[in-house]
Parts: sequence; structure tokens; C-alpha cells
Amino acid sequence: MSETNFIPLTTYREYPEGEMKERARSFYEEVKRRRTIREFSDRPVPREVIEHALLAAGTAPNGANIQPWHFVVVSDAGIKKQIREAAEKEEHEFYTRRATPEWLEDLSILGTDERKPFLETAPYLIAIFEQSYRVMADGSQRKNYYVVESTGIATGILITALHHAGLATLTHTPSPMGFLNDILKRPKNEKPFLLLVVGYPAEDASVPNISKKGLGEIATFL
Ligand code: IYR
Repeated sequence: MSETNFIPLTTYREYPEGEMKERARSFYEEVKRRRTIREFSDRPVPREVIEHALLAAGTAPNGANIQPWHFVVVSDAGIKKQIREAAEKEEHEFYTRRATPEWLEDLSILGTDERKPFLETAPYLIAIFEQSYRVMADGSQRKNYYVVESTGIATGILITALHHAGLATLTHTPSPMGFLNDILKRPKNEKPFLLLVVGYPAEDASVPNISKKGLGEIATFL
């Protein structure tokens, strides 16, 4: 049994109200520049940037501080090729059979299709796994808590950290993605959550002309 152990909160920082408002405004300005891209440059990215972004992701609030996630960082060309081939196979099924006509209609604004060359072009793929349960020292299994919420929050911080550092990402979700366990040799208690493609945009990258909902549409103040 572990016991509670409290220490004083020393890291919290309060800002004067004017500064707080300015920080909130400028953070919004910064994150609203983020765009998901699908055309990546093959320019190498410093590994240190990926490492710090992952450390940032690892600070996410999560169920019982079990930190039920694992990040596999792939830069090896051979592994990227295997991932591309497996993903394109699933995506072919998706675009030709699995997706409903409604789904394909909703997707048409993004111009996506089954070809995923960025899985080989981009310098890094980060496969994010959620750990549904833990294997205890005696071999028994213990369930983890709020695994999807926790991994989702960590992924959001990861994407924001990479954007903050000046890199672009694509949240790619080939479905199903069980092939990631095989290729990356991850254990049974880990389920692929998503595949994050990371790098610089290609020189001529373009993005869909889409916009985000306004405050009145996404929030209600009572
Ligand atoms: N996973 C497919 C399809 C896809 C689905 C949604 I919802 C998107 O927002 C984007 C793509 C693909 O990656 O092409």
C-alpha cells in the first residue's frame, strides 16, 4: 500500500490581472495558427525537440497518476515504410468499403484519400499507445482509469508543444491500427491511440480553407 505524501505547492504562479488577460489572448493567437498538414518536408528535426515535447505530454493530468500511455518515436526509414504499407492497406479498405457514404461526404472538405506518403516523408512518426491495464509484479492484471481521457489530454499537450516549438503535425488514425502493436512490438495491454506525424511542412504545403466555430457556438456561460 502506498501512503499519501504531501509537499507545499511551490510551482504555481499568479499573474496580475492585466498580464493574465494578455497571456490568455496571446496564447490563443499562438495556438490558432496551428494547422494540421498532410504535406511534409523530409528535413530532419532535432531529436531534443521531440524529447522535450514528450516530456511536456508526460505532465498531463491523468487517472490516479498511473500515466497510462506510451510513445514510440519512429525515425527509422524501414519501420516507417512498414507502417505506411500497413496503414495504406487499412485505408484502402476504409475508403472503398468501410466508410459510409455520409462519412466520405463529411471528409470531402479535407481532400484525404488512401495514399499516405507522409508516413515515409516526415522525419518522425510518434505512435501513441494507451495502456488499458497494468501487469503487476505477481503477473496479475490491474485496470487503469480514464485511459482515453488521460491519453487524449497528453496527446493534446504533445501537439501543442510541437506547434509551440515550430513543428507541424498530423493526427492520423488509420482504423483499425492493431498493426502498430506488431510492427512496433508493443505488449497486449497497449492499444494504439493515434499516430502523430511530425515535421516541417513541405515548401508548397496547402491546407483546406476551413474555420473553427466561434465562442458562442462552442461554449455556454450560465
Ligand atoms: N483515417 C482516414 C480517414 C479520416 C477520417 C477522419 I474523421 C479525418 O478527420 C481524416 C481522415 C484517413 O486518415 O485518411
